[in-house]
Amino acid sequence: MAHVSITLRQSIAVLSISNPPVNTLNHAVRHGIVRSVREAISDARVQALVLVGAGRSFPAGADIKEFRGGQALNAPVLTEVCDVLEQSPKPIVAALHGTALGGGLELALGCHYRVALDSAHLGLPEVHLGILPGAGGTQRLPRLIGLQRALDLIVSGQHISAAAALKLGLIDQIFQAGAPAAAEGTLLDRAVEYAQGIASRPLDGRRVSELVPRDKSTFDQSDVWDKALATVKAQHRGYDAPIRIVEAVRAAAQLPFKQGMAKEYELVVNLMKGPQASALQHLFFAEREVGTVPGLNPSLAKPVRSVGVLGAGTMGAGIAMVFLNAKIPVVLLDTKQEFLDRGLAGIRAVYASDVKKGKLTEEALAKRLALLTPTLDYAAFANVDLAIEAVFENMDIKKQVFAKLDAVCKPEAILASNTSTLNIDEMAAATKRPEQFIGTHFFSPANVMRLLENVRGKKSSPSTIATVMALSKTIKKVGVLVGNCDGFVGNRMLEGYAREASFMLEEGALPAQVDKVLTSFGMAMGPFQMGDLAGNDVGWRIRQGKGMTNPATRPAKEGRYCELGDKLCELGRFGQKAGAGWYKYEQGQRKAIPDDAVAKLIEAHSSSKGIARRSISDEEIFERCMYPLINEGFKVLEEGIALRPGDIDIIWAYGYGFPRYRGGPMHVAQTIGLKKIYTALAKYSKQFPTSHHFVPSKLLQTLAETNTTLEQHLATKSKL
Ligand code: 3H9
Repeated sequence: MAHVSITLRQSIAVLSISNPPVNTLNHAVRHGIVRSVREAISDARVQALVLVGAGRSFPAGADIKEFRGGQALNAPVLTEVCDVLEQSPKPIVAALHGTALGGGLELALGCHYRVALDSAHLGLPEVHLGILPGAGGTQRLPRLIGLQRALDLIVSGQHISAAAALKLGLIDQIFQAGAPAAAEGTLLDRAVEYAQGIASRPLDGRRVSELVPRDKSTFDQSDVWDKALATVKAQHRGYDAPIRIVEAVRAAAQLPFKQGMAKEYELVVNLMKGPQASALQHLFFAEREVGTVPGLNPSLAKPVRSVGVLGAGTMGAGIAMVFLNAKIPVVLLDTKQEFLDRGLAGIRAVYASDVKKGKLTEEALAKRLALLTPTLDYAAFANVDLAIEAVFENMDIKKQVFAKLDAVCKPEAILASNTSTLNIDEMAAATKRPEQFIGTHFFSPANVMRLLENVRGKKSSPSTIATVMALSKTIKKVGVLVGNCDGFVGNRMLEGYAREASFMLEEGALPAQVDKVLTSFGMAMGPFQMGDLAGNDVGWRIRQGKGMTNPATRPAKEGRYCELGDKLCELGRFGQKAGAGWYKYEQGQRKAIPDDAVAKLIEAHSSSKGIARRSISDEEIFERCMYPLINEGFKVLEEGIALRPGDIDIIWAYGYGFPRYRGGPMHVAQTIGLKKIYTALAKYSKQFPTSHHFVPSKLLQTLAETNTTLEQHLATKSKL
């Protein structure tokens, strides 16, 4: 139960906030703080107050569930609580440990002094939830640390260490934490001592709302704010919260505190009611749910103390780095010394650049590299706990590789494939341990991208699944458990999206038009820019492998097929790496430049197929790309390939550059309306009967016809 307790330590009242796990400031807590502060103020024995969080942390923010969906908060709201603290005639010291974030930090800014354990982290991360600090953060922080620093912190939502906060003047003193178990006690003892030291000092200059930002004069020129807004707009294309943050901080520079607070309130309320806040808050909770698998006992996870990675190409080298970064020893195997050397050179280059940027010390680099054992010999895998294959996307090669791994690895080791499309069960069947077989689909570059699709095979055991899900956290990935099917979740959904993009080229669009529609929606890249970045030859080889590039061997079930991607590759236009793809590139540059040669190729292609080119509207482009993607998401759900709609959204947000402020494709589906999407799919399905990805999913159809939202559907399902 959330509550605030008050205890007296000599002349100091200690107010302890308890609302596990992270002491969020829900209504009961806010009420408790106000009541306890008033009680302490009226107690003649009390000279000063210390405000502290019980357990692991100072409050990590307001309770998101209370304002999710734009609902109004019950009084006292956090702004009032901060005012009560600040107006106290007796000094109040905020004692911070753990994560003092969002409303938690705003609470501390309402106090007269702030002290912290050296292990504490501070920040105003509201921007990641689509809102801004709405309890005085945008007005008090600039007054305390300056407008520029405050702007940087609030726009980025970055967490900073106690040491960095001390440097900024955000806190007054740091205490050494000592052993973690004793940290809370240490903090309290030292904070009480500190409070005794300042108890009799006057409060002049300690109420943050009365201060003037130290760099105010720099910001008095009118064009400074225009520039700040322009920078933020360019950096956060389409995303509202950072822009409103600049407006709120500008109010701190230009208006008295009270009016600045009114501006902050107006801005935060608008954001809270908006679709972007709803999308980002959906992702916040989806991210916390994604690691849990209903019915799976997490304690079945086995420790992974060493890993073998097979294949030292881009993917294999990236995967090796993921484990090295997590301090897990890696054996890296390839078939030829030159391949191994190339992989090692790639690893060294990434780490050298980290050292240059100051992200890694020479000493830490040496330690990481000492954990890496390159080898040409399968026998070196004898003792690894997990062996991950990252070889060429070819089933026969993969089966051979797994047969060898099965023979050399110890019986309890788990075998995993990094395939992005191939059948996990077929590979598992090439081993004698299908229960200890699983897919671990990393995204490129593996050492950067956070997504990890963990693909359960028919026979993957609960212990294998639990091990890989736990390991995902250890290696700082967002692990999503998915089922086995062609392309799993992400690539399967991508298929219809990418195909439609190509079909529209043959019908009349050009790559730049299609890409523009999707990047305007917020995608990091359009499908053709993405193809050029990833390498158009990757998909081409997969299509060749499936016999699709040849009309004689193309499976009839494929339906409509666009040969443009194949024609592009036949010309060697593999993308950025070749200096030419769907676009052209100047040497060493990544900027995609529309190419007349590609336009001519496309036009000639249309005419060779007898397709009369027409003008295609942006709306049609959006619908024909995005709706098949969403439709496939519903199919993936109805087949049980994804556990929850939120899991699909996480996959797209972390693996495919889907704009976080849209919340992922399943969230977008709700926003657009299931009926509208279903009706459009049914229309396109009639218009393009050989494009199978338009055939509406049964689940989508049912929900659309019964006017049921995904949330309502899930609620009824969980009751069954
Ligand atoms: C705000 O303050 C607005 C203000 O400006 C005022 C406006 C008027 N609310 O992440 P974990 C839950 S906005 C509700 O797994 P960790 C979380 O869902 C807020 N619930 O632990 C999970 O529940 P469950 C600004 C929250 O150790 C459990 O706590 N603050 C909240 O990996 C444990 O969380 C933020 O944005 C919340 N605010 O990480 C900070 N926070 O067990 C958001 C956590 O049922 N929080 N929960 O799944 C975080 O960044 C991380 O939770 C934190 C701990 C770093 C604190």
